[in-house]
Amino acid sequence: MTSEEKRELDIFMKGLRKRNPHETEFHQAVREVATSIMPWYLQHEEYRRAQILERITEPDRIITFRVTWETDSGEIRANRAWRVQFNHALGPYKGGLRFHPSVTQSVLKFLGFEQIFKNSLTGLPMGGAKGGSNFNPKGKSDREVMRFCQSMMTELHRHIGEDIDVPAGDIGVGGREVSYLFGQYMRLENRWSGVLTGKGLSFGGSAVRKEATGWGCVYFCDDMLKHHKIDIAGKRAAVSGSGNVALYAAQKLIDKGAKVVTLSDSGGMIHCPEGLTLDQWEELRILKEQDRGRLSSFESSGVNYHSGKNPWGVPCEIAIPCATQNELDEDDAKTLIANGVLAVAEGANMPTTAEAMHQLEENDVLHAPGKASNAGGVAVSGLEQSQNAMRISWAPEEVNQRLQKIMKDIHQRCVEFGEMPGKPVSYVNGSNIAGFKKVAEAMRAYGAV
Ligand code: NDP
Ligand code: 2IT
Repeated sequence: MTSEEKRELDIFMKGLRKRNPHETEFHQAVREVATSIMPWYLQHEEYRRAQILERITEPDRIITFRVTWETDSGEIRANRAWRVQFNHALGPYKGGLRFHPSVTQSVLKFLGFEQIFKNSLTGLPMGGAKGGSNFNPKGKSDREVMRFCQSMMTELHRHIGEDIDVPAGDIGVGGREVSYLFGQYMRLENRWSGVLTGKGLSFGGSAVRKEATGWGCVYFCDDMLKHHKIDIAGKRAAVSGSGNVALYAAQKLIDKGAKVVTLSDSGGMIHCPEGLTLDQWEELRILKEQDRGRLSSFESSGVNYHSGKNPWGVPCEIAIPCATQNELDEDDAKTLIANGVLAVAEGANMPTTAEAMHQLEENDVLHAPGKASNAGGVAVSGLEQSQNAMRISWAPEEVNQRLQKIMKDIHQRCVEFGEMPGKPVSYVNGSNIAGFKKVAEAMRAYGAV
């Protein structure tokens, strides 16, 4: 970065921090994008004059509301919920809902901001949004989750619609929650519409949506490795998380001949030095998806549980963080590098801290940022919207083929904008620049709105 670019970045970030005090996750996500695009931005006076960077970092609107619900024992609870409608230059707002006690406005703003560029990269007509609540679904009964979802939709339904804003799942929101939310939407609006994605297959959901983020992440990782002449087969892959994204990333890794040596949850990790078998994977899937169990209760030959540990100390060639933001820090990156890691492909959103990213870059580790490598989930959501609009449903093979093609195209765009002479491709720069340019062009074309 030249000194002028650095100065402009510092001035911009100072203003952003002042306008959005204490929102550290949001600052982090913006700084990463602004760092990548600053050279291009400074060369394009027309975009600067249109104040695209200032405008794109200010959400169109944030809806904040209270969600009151009743526990099974009749106690009243109140949570806070948000929908951050960030930018709809490219299509209706689109992005998941997260239920987790760590949810704050800052977290949802970082997620909504990243979603703009991720959705742009998919090539599908989708704007960027995110929402959620600090509601903790852990330990709640199905009926409590249902009452929470119904109460949340009682407010949310006013702000969404198939051509306005189409929410989906994220941490703590899967098929069960989407179904409760969708049922309540129809009750309130008295009509069926593809207003949420991730629906059940019998009521408008798309084949392969559940698998899409994890599978897409491995498709991207494979493309990235192939581009750098590395074979994924036989490589050890450390995966973090054991939710929707982690499970299906692990399944596809096994399918491609890689050895899945770890999975984790917030309590600890399982280590399987020889790699999980497909049978063990299926047992895990049932434990997590059907029984909502913890990894600590998983017992199988060749698998050890380590309480309180994350996967990054386990030697591997590929790291696939699929849990949450900032789960891989500078020390973790140093350990991975010392153990010979070749590639990090993010299934989660912003799992790598800024310092860890710096370490990966300095040490020429291939690094696929979430907005590129986890875009398969929202891409198949986009395909679900198309199928709903056409009143048809595609076979799993068709959706899977489209998913693979979209991931390949995203990889190609990252290479186009992130190639660096004598160095591995910068997927961080490539995805930020390619994602940003398309939205910026649309915003400039619309004039000052
Ligand atoms: P799930 O709720 O299905 O699973 C989340 C997993 O991450 C669980 O294993 C959970 O462990 C772990 N986890 C969550 N928060 C923390 C935390 N603070 N510390 C440690 N572990 C944590 O969510 P998803 O799999 O859907 O989402 C995982 C990541 O992927 C998120 O970053 C999400 O934004 C991203 N993503 C999801 C997409 C999707 O389609 N679902 C699409 C693109 C990105 P525990 O059960 O112990 O909490
Ligand atoms: O982060 C993400 O891309 C998601 N949680 C999926 C969003 C979606 O609309 O499917």
